Amino acid sequence: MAKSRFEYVKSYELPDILLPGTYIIARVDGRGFHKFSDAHSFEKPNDRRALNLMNHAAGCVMEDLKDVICAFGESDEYSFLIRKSSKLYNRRRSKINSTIVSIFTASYVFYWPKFFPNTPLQSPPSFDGRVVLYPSAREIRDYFAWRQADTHINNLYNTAFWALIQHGGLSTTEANKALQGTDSKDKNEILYSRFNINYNNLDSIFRKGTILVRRPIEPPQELTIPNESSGVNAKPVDETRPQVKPKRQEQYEGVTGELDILHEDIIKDGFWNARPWLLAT
Ligand code: DGT
Ligand code: MG
Ligand code: MG
Ligand code: MG
Ligand code: MG
Repeated sequence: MAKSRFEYVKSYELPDILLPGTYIIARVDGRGFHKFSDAHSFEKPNDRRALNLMNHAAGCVMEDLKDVICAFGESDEYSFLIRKSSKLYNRRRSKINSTIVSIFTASYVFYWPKFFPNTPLQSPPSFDGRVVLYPSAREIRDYFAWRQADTHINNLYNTAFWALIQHGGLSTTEANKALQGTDSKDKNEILYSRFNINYNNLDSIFRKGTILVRRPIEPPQELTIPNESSGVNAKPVDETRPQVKPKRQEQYEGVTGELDILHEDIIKDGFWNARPWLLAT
């Protein structure tokens, strides 16, 4: 077909290819969720329905985009790690960024009534998105450690803040003032001595955020791998895989069970050592 004389405008679309062989992090964050959470009466300091909906929307992203190998969520944000060898959309930055934000936002809206059956949406929620490249596994681990440390700092503050208001009868101004200059030891102490709350016993979803991890792709059936006990007794791979039904499948219909949903420490070595496939490719 002959090109129209308008076709030249296409040449203004410049390539925005991401550097090959580098880890890609895409983070979405709710726009104006301070207001949005108030308008929908989110429980303070943490609304479990809201967190579950965020987790579900993130699961939808991972369901659609198989190169997203794991994700971490807290509050109104989610971070997605894309494998460094990924060829997703030829690594076009804006295509990747906009697709993730769009799947996430659409899923958040679509599944809202399932998580908030008695709370109609008052306004269309929206999310911003950004894509950042990281050169090595070190920065990826530090990235997730940064987000989880943030979860802890915010949650400890918010837990103490709302305890002072809800159980201590303080105004928001007074609670703010009471926490000024306190370190985490002080906040733990306030919670324990004044409200008999042991911070470490709070649900880990609030303290640690949520990690979604893709299980390793199953190798061909005929392959065997050595057992830990002995190489002679090597079992077929499928028998060595955990037989437990993944929690995700139990909790949320519609998203297949190849994702694990965790609320554990992502800062120390343990998490990463147990899942070498997350950073390998
Ligand atoms: P932004 O991101 O610059 O458009 O502005 P915001 O307002 O989204 O601020 P951000 O992202 O720094 O902070 C997230 C807000 O969302 C924060 O004000 C508290 C609110 N939020 C998130 N999760 C919950 C929750 O579970 N319960 C309540 N009550 N509020 C929450
Ligand atoms: Mg923000
Ligand atoms: Mg936000
Ligand atoms: Mg945020
Ligand atoms: Mg098109």
